[in-house]
Amino acid sequence: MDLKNKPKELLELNPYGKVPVLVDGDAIIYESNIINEYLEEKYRDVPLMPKGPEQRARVRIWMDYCNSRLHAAAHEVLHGTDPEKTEKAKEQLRGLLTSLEPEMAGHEYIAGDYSLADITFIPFFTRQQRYQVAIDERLPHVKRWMERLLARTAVRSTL
Ligand SMILES: N[C@@H](CCC(=O)N[C@@H](CS)C(=O)NCC(=O)O)C(=O)O
Repeated sequence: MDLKNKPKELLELNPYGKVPVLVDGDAIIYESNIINEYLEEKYRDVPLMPKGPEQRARVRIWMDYCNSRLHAAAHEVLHGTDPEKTEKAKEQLRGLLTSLEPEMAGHEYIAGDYSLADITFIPFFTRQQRYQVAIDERLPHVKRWMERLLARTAVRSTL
């Protein structure tokens, strides 16, 4: 879809005029985290949320961290027009990734078992080179986590 020249169908489906939008029968769902939760609830044979309320809250905290903080800074790095703000966003991005290091030490996934929390970070990791913030040996646990996620069969099939 050409997002610079949005078809009117997009605005009919999503008043925010953004992708993704999921149309599933009569259901029209937008906002990527809400789409992910909808799919998780609908397809119960693939559980991607823990059972306990506290663990579910942890998953949602990381989903929110990714969407409202990491993606916001990444968006500024890619689309910002003020060099000073762009530099600040790069710093912010480094800080946000560095904060994940202790979270990932000794863990395969960010919130217990593989969950929607991990899945929320995958689009960021697939595009991380564009954001000019290296995820290398200075962020060893985040790097291993990223590699683990990108190596998953379901992820590889989308790349
Ligand atoms: N919070 C939304 C953000 C979606 C979003 O920003 N999508 C971008 C493409 S990745 C878009 O549609 N941009 C067009 C625009 O903002 O006009 C979500 O998570 O679904």
